[in-house]
Amino acid sequence: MEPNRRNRRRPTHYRSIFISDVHLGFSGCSAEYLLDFLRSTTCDRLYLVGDIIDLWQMKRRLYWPQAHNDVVRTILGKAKHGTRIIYVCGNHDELLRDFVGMTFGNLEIHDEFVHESADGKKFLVIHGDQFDAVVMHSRSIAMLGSQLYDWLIRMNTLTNRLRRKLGYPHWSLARAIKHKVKHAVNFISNFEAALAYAAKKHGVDGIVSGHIHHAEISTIDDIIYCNCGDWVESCTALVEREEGSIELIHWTEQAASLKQLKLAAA
Ligand SMILES: [Mn+2]
Repeated sequence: MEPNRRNRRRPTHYRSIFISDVHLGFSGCSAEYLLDFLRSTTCDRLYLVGDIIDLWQMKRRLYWPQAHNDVVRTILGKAKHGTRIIYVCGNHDELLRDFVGMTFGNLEIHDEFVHESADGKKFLVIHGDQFDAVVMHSRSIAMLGSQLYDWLIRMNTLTNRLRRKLGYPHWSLARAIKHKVKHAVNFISNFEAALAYAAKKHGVDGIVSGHIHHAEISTIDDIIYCNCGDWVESCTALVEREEGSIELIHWTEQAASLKQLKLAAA
């Protein structure tokens, strides 16, 4: 990445950035895109909304390439330079839930957190697995789902490597399937409704979550529902501008240095 630095534009500053489902330690993680995003942006507070490190995957197979290390170093570097890092635990990194309430310099660990936007709105920030009945009641079914998903992502990674070589833009197989398969669509809408209901009970204006790898900003029953998406296949982030508006960024579509990105050596 170093030789590209000269060509880089000045980083864009946001009041807050929210990312989730990075899955470091898993071969499907798009760490190069994330690095490019983290180096192209600065923020006062960076929310890591769960499943940042995939400890489930690492238990099965140890995979930790340089790019994954660089992501951790870049995030810690931001903390060192004054960015407040709020790590909200997910299910793939639930071991970190033992550290909830702890603070390490500018990095703090929470199970959930209430974000207040510049225009005074309150958002409950939570990974979302807490609402996933399958994950809560049957670990084995959740693991099976995770393995099928891994297979899908591996197929998608190969497809995209080929597409990039041929000069086609990034395309998400999993995203296409999620939109077309009825059960997936039902699951997503049930998840969104459950989270909006939780936000309402919490007395907040909105909710920011992750978990289902499906980025979104919408209004459900007067609640602003935001989902960060993921950095496995869709490469999305939520950003809050200085005046408080929240936007969804698709980094594969925005990355100026797309062609210069090195392909991950799997
Ligand atoms: Mn999750």
